Amino acid sequence: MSATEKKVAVIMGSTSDESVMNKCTDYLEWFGVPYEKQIMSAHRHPEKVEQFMFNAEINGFAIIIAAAGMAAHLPGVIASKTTLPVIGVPLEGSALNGVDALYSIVQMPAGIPVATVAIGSAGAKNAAVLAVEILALNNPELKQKLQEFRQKGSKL
Ligand code: RP5
Repeated sequence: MSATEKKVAVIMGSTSDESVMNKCTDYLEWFGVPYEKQIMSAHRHPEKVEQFMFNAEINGFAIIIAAAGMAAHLPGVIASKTTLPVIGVPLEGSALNGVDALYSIVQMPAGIPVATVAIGSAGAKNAAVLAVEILALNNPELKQKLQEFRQKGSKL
């Protein structure tokens, strides 16, 4: 049985983001948090992003993790379409090594926040842990799991 009924959406812009974002889903699995992984780009599949976000709450999602590299507009576009918390993961892979994505994701104008984590692998893992921390506000079982995680050195 999972530790929560609420799902996390883990959305990334490209199949090239998948290997890093598997670290995020590994962490969610360890915490027993249900998630759905989606690959959709804000510029290649804008209608798909729009449709997914239109139905996100009805479909049981409580938190959105959105990862992208380069111009990395995906997390901001997603945040514009929901009042659910959005966690943005900037990814490496460009000539600028993810600093481009970091600056893009972290610089959301006032009113439409994206909680931005570190570039790459550390960010992918921390996005999962932050999502669990948010869900744990109303879930003592998950809070307990977070304490266990800290006791084992805050890594899997
Ligand atoms: C972004 O552009 C993706 O998130 C990816 O990190 C980057 C490059 O994508 P591909 O050209 O490899 O599909 O949209």
